[in-house]
Amino acid sequence: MQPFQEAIVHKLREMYHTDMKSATTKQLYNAVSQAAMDTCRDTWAQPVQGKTACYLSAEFLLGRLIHSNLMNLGLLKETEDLLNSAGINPNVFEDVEDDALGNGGLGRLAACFLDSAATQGIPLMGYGIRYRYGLFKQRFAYGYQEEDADDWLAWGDPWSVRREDQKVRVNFGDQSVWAVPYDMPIIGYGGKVVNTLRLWQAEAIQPFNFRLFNDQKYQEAVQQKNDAEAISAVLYPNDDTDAGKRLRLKQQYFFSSASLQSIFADYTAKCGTDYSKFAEQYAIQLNDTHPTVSIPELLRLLMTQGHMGFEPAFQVVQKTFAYTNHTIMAEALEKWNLSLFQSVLPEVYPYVVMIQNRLSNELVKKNITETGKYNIIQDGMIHMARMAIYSTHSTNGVAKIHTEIIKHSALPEWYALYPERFNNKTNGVTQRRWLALCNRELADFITERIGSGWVTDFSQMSRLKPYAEDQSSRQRFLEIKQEKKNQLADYMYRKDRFGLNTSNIFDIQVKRLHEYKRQLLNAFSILDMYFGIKDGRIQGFHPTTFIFGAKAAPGYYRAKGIIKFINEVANLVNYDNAVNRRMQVIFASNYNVSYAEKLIPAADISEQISTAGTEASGTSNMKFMMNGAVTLGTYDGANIEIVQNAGEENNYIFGARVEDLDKIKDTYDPVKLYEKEPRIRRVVDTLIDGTLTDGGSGWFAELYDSLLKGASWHKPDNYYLLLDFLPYCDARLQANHDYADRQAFAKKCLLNIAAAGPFTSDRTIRQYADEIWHI
Ligand code: BZD
Repeated sequence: MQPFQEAIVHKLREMYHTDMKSATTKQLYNAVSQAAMDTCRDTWAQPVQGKTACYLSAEFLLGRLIHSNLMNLGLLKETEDLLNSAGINPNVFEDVEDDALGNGGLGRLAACFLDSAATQGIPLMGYGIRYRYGLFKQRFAYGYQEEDADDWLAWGDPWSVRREDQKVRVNFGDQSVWAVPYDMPIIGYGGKVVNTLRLWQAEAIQPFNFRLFNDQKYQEAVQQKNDAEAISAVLYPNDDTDAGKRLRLKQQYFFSSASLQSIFADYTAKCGTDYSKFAEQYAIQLNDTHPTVSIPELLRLLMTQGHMGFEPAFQVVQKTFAYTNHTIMAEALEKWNLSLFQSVLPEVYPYVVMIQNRLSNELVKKNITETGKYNIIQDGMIHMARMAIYSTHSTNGVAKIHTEIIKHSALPEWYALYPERFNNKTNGVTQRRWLALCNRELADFITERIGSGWVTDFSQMSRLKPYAEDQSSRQRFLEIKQEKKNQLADYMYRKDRFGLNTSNIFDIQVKRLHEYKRQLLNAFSILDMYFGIKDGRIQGFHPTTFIFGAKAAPGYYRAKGIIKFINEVANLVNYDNAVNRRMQVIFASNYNVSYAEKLIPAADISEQISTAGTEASGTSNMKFMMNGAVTLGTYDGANIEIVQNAGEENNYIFGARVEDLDKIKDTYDPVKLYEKEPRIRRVVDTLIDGTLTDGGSGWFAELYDSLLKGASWHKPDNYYLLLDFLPYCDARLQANHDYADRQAFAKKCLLNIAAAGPFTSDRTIRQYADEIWHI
């Protein structure tokens, strides 16, 4: 036995008095994880030399850690051999729940960045919240989304270390709590660098009041404990809409204050009490505006504990912080009600006022009299994005088009004032999780042809390009794609009791459910194909399986209506014997990181169909690309950079562009399109003509109205579904037609894989380190 294998056996005996043969999955999981933790403890304890970057994020969507950590430590094979020799299926850990401390792209991006930084030896520390419950688990009942709590701790938490000694106190207007850090090792590939993700848990200062208990006031005796724990109890399930809740502001200040206090103490221990050089030791990146209250918090620490004056303290703050914007949608930009902010954070508010005053002085100096769109404090609200832009030295968007939109249409007044602050950092994803681990077959294929250097140097992927011309490589690629479809079919049967037809094209749209992402357009187009096949209008259709995966925010009823609609379309199609040998439609339940790891490698077609100008970047588009799917998408977000690099001829781009929409936005009339085009009318009418039923909820009629009548807060068909409908259907049928030439299609796929080099988060994080943090 190898030493690591012996360590696992030893852990089982020590922790559970058991052995390989009798251990439960949970015992095995904890023993293997603990044994792996032991192997990296010494490396982890090494102090960081030089400047450290701190990534503050309300979300870290890590996904299951056991396989990625074992892979990065080079212990995956040994572990699997041990399991095999004990007669245990090496897939046992697939039953371990995937942690879900994030909503979607923003949280997953943070996780990719941690992996990439550790792999490249960049000292990057993550700071966030240790939510007791992550994003809800999704079930379908009669096609409706139902939510259950995500009790991720039920499996134990072997990858965290509680650091009681490092706890700090966080004060609110009405409450004071402990923030207790749980540290997780972030193991770089090769195991030579181990960074830290520090997640804070809220706990009561006085968890139990003995006097109240004696007075038989049992509820009151544990009131403080309950109130404290509420702060880190649950992840807010809203993405891209601002909920503006008191508890949410508490969460934001809770982890911001705890992180800043901790960083401040580290600086003091390292450099003493001269805080003027703080920004030489720490760079702090704000992942969206959620941690922006860190800005007045650092100001407060520098001025009260560091005894600095306002202006020098502000200079330090500005040099230290940088801000990343992830959305331009107005409803997502965070604003806090002034009196709410004052009552929750009375000790912080004065520093916000000082920042506002400095801004006011600067605007006067620059002769700007129209201050309404600049003011941080305006009309009884505190505007967090304004505070973030004004108080930092860098504001970045997450794809080229997104950064251009920020500069020229979302925040042009700020760009005019500080053009040098604005910069682009196109997103990326880690090829370790999203290729090496989730598609080992394709990873081997690549390594056999270009060596294994791509695992840490993704620019080498371009060396695959010649193999797109090689018939036997294309054949092998097709075999691998087939194998991944078969694996997905097994998985989906286990999870959703649905039988995939694995000889079909797999056409997949997975991402959060949002109107702007246009899952409804996808569903309409499926209905159009369904009618077209039945009517004989569509001939020679290659059988296709259409797969969806998406969670809707629990209070976002329109999104929930779209889920119900897609499930009804699925029923219509799947039970119709006249078409169900040519089409299948399935909505995967509880889409999460682990499901993504099965779905993405099996895809032929990657659906990226957001309205031009709405998706900041997208990141699943990159994951699909590196797994050899072609993009069927709009000119939006990182799709643009993807097809520029991989060739438009190897992808399917359709629909209105930002410039087109700018021209028509005041005159666009979806009712005209509806009246003119029978195919549009037919699919839209399924919402109201009884073809499909919403079970009396009224949700389908509401969707119908949203397209043709609008609502008080938006115009009809706000996201131009009807405008892009026919071009989308055409592009889809073109891809379907092209697929028939399997060799030619495989060539497109291989050229996409070979062009994926720039879309690694290794490149992205290197750019943050070089151009923003100067590390
Ligand atoms: O961030 C997403 C964008 O929509 C994507 O286009 C982009 O690729 C990724 C990464 O940059 N935004 C989110 O995922 N946003 C959230 O999840 C979120 C969460 C809470 C509050 C607001 C937004």
